[in-house]
Amino acid sequence: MKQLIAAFSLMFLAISATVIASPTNVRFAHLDKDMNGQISIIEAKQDKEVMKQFTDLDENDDEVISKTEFKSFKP
Ligand SMILES: [Ca+2]
Ligand SMILES: [Ca+2]
Repeated sequence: MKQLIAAFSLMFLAISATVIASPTNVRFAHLDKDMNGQISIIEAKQDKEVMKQFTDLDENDDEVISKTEFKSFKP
């Protein structure tokens, strides 16, 4: 039983690590200072690379980058 629990927690760790700690997610969370799930142009200014790609990333032109839009960010 203990082994089973250990196996499950390892699996859970592996899954959450890929979901939460992907480089773009970390970058997103770091930039999203007010944690509203979007990166405004003011927040984007903290990161030169993101700033350069801001207009490309903002696919719907609402002047904020959503988490979904940020997925197409290429460092
Ligand atoms: Ca924000
Ligand atoms: Ca947008």
